[in-house]
This record gives sequence, C-alpha cells and structure tokens, in this order.
Amino acid sequence: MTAPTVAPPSRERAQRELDRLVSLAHEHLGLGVVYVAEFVGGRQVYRALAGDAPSFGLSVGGGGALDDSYCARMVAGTLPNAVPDTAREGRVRDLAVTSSARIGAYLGVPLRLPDGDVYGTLCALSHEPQPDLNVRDAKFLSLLADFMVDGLASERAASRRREMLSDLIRTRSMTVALQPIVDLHSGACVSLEALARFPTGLGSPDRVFREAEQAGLQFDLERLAVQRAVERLPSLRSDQSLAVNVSPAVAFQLMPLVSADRPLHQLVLEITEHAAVEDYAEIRQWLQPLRERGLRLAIDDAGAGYASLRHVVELRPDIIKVDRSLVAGLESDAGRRSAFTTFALLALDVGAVLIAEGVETAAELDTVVTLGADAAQGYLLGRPSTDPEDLARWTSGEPLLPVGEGSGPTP
Ligand code: G
Ligand code: MN
Repeated sequence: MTAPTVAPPSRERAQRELDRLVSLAHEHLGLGVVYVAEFVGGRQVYRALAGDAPSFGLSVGGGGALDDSYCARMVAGTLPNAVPDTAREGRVRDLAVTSSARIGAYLGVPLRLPDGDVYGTLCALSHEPQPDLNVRDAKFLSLLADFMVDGLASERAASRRREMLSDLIRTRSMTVALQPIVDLHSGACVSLEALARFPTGLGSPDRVFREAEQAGLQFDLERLAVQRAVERLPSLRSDQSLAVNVSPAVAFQLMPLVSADRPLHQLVLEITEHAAVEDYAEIRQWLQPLRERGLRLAIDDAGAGYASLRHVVELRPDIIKVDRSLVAGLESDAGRRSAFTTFALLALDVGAVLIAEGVETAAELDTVVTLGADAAQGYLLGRPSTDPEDLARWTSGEPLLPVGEGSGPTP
C-alpha cells in the first residue's frame, strides 16, 4: 500500500486566486506580461504570471536581484508607478534589464500587507512603449493589489506555521502525557492513553494536529506521536495497555511502525472519528494481521460525530469509547443516558468493551456504571499528566477506585 500524498489545499486555493487576479489584470491592460513578485532576502521571486513571460525572462519561482530593479525603485518612490516609455525615463533607461528584457513600458504597484510590511509588487511590462499608460492604470492595478494582500498575508502566515511544524517534527519536539483508564469492576488502571503535548505557544494539541493536516504534514506528525507514545510502553506494567490515537487516513500508513516481530497485546489503536472513512475494506485488510498479533482497536469519541456508528459496524472494534459530550451531566439528562445506552447495547452486541470518556464527577461515574460501562477515563480518575509521580501511582497496581462487594465502585 502506498501512502497517498496529501497536498495542502489552502496553498493551492490561494495560488489559484492569485493566478485569477493576475490573468484579469493581463486581459484588462493588454500589456505583454503581468506578474506578482515577492521580495525575499534582497531578491524578487515571481509568484504568479500571465502573458508572454518567457520573452521577458520571467518564470514562476524564478527571480532576480532587487538592486537595480524597477520594482525596488518604484517601492522606494524613486520611480513613478507608470513609465509609458522607458527610453524617456532617465532612471531606468540605462539599466541592463531594460535592454536585456527589452522593456519599453512599465506599470507597478506595491503589495503592502495589512501589517504594513511590503510583500512585493504587482507589475506589468510591455516590449513597446505605451504612450497611453497613466495614473488610472496604476489605480486599477492598486485595486487588484488590495484584493490580493489578504490572501498573501494568510498564505505567508500559513507558510510560517508550516515551517514551524516541519521544525517541530524534525526536532521531535513533542512530549506525551498519559491519562489513566480505570476498570470499573476491579478499580485498577488497566490502560493509559497517550496524548501528545507540544511546546507552549503553539496552541492546543487539537489545533496543532489540524494545522498539520492543512499543511500536508498529518502523516509525519501522527507518526511522531505514535513513535513517542510507543517509547513509553516499557514504563507500563505488563497487564496494562497503551492507547494511541490515529486518524483513519493515517492508520494504515503506520504499518511499518508496528510491523516489528513482537506481540502487540499491549497496544490499543484509537481511531478518531472526526473524519469519514472512505475505504473500510482497506483499513480492515491492514488491521487484520495486526489484530491477529494482539493489537486492539478502539473507536474514539463515539457519539461525537456522524461516523461512529458506521465505524463500529464496519470495523468491529474491541473497545468503544463514548465521547465526553454524551457523558457530561448524563445523570440528569435522559437523552444523554439513552444515547449512552445505545452504545452500551452496541458494545454488548459486537463484544466490545465500553469506556466512558471525560468522567468529571462522582454522579457521572455512578451513572455510567449503572448503564453498563466497563471502564472510565476522565479528570475524576486522573488528568493527563507528564509527572513521573502520577505514572508511578498509575503503574503501581493499586486500585485507583475503591471497589465494593458488587460489580461497581461504592458510592
Ligand atoms: O479525543 P480524545 O478522547 O482522545 O481526547 C482526549 C482529550 O480529552 C485530551 O485532550 C484530554 O486532555 C481531554 N480530557 C480527558 N479527560 C477529560 C475530562 O474529564 N474532561 C474534559 N473536559 N476533558 C478531558
Ligand atoms: Mn483518544
């Protein structure tokens, strides 16, 4: 199975929009070429072109020195926006590029970002002089520039985020917090869920994963998260499992990570259900040999989105984790209780273990016990933690819940 390449859709959309506006300028002005140049480190780099670019020596991604350029002069205010005849304009007549690219007329406006930075320029060139070129043409170009700058600014911000995410992945700047999952019959911590944590300032883990997806780095980031999580396996007891989160799109690409020749009894893959699955057969096929080696499959956040029932039916998980949105306050909410019960019955039917997620209060805990949960996870039982003392307690074998004579915790 090959890994599908994930193109960052936002970048493509931004480029299409830029191309559209540049073409519009080209059609309207009727000059030889229209282009967007970005100023980067003393150079200008062409980002979008329309018209006969080769005859002016321009290509997308190509560039030249800013020194001695028309655009640098125009932005500095030493060249007017419209130069109808370069032969009559002393400030550019003798520039090498005027003769090498045969520039007869020039029109250009700065692309000024909302924060005041100059992104670059939007320009048009013609081989012949254009005696009619005037301030109105520059105004038109300015108007188009106004339409471009927001997109350019957000694309620049996105590309900074992309670089930052690539750095993060390269330097493996991710830690793993663990959160206990407690068996409601024995009170023991039977599993620990690994949750990725990033350096402060990057926003929530959810946000970082979402941005990685937008930047086409989803696979790399999720792979790192799985690697980091699996590194924690040796600190668990042999009767405890480690649960790691993977999205369906990425799950089957992670095969090489777990293809080593060892049993997988201690590993639980939590399939997050935010996204729809396109090809269940493929995932099933990939999972089969791993499940035979002991890997267990959990459907995460069940009840939070539209896909969880289908996931359960198609993938026959070993574990169903009911989302916090159905658990919060369910002791006083008949609707939530019956939704929870639906998953409890489903779990019975498919022979899955039922875990209640996000249990914060004793009342929630009592209720999910009554409704048939086998295990629970949530702040009441332990917050996700990177503290070795917490881990020591959770792996000590001591029950985290007092257990009564019956099948559930005492009130
Ligand atoms: O999607 P998943 O269930 O894997 O997400 C787990 C997330 O839920 C983690 O970010 C964790 O910090 C958070 N979480 C865990 N327990 C609780 C809880 O009891 N209450 C709330 N509000 N969030 C929780
Ligand atoms: Mn999870």
